[in-house]
Amino acid sequence: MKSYEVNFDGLVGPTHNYGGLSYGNVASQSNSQQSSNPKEAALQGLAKMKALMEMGFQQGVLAPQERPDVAALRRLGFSGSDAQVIERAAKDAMPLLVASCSASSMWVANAATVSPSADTADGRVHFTAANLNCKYHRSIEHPTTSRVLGAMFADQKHFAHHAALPAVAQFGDEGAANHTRFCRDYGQAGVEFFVFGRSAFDTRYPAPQKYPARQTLEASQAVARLHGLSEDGVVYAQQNPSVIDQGVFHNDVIAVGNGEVLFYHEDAFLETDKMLAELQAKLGKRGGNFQSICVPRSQVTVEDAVRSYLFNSQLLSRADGSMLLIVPEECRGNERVWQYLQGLTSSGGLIREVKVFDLKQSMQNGGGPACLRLRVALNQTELAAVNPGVIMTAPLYDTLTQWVDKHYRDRLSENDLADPQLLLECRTALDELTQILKLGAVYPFQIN
Ligand code: SUG
Repeated sequence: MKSYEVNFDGLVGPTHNYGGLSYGNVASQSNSQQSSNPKEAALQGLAKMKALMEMGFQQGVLAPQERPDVAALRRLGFSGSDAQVIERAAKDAMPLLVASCSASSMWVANAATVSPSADTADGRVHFTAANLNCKYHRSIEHPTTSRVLGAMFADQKHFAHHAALPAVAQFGDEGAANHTRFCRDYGQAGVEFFVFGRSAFDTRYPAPQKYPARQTLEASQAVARLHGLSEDGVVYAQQNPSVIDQGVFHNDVIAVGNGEVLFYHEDAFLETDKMLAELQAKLGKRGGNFQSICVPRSQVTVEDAVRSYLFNSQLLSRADGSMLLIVPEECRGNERVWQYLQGLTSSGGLIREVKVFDLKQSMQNGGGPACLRLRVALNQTELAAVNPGVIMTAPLYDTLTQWVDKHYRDRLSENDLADPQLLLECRTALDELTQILKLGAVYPFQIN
């Protein structure tokens, strides 16, 4: 049976703004307080989805969340009508209002970890929503993420959903941003590669000194257990703490993998040779031929990688077996990175083509092409069981661009977040969206 990697891209929500909320994420910090353009952000994301669909890739869409999150503000003690909750938070605790307005759910690589049915003990596709508990504004995403994923992948015969791990730093889990799957074919058993930043319980593992390591080994192990992965099909590796301290807050900022290939920076991991040997041996037992492409620091520094998001690219398999790399415009703007990419595609290796996308609105918060998508490997039967409302088509693209044009503002600054009208605009837009995507009631304002 034919199998596919389906990319579900996060639709940017109407409150996209630069809140400076992510310590350790250089772009988020350096663009704090700039005014944003939510309309442009959403259209840039939709243009990428459309382009991939037109290239023949399977493409889906994942809905944004209800923001401002009034319920989250109520849990923090703000009371009164919804408008009063927002007004009081704006007056007494602006940073909490900003956090409750973040459109960060757009970076759906952090929504969940997904294991395809070929890897799991019960032969179903497993999802564990990420608790994202390193940052308050992201820790409030998972309940809605679970409802949205449940509405997209509803058929329990094929899909199993796990609640987010316990919400403590020891089980810090950032989802697919620290998870890659290698395989010979999407439908065959593969090797799932979990990359962690620190261990919560074992002091032998080093930790970064400056910025937080968001993902723990224990969280990755728990996800592998929940999904029923076999030991033969799992490899754990530690991210180099020194790159975390240089702004590599997720592994997908310094490495990307697909099929049998890992594309990574020389400084990305600890004990790289051991890790590569384990990947080779385990994939070999599953009939695959593991290959790696190491980008040397002499050609591209870690700083170049963080600024350009070279590795936050989408590595896609084409019908002829070659690969295509989807990179952000910032790669073209960095001379060393661009030169490296020219050399890479002309060398006759596996990666033959680079396509550049303008995702500046998301990039300015530290979210590149790979952050914006959640990969779900599905066979034909499973794909047919997905809610068809979320599969991208030319008519859906047109409907969504019209929906964005109708509901989104083209400028948002911190003061605008305090406008109670924004809440009404967002709820009206999202109510319509759940009908467009046929999701049913998934948002707190629709349920409570
Ligand atoms: O968690 N930025 C996100 C970016 C996530 C990128 N995802 C992956 N690498 N997969 C984060 O740091 C910034 C929001 C703000 O500052 O307004 C933010 O949340």
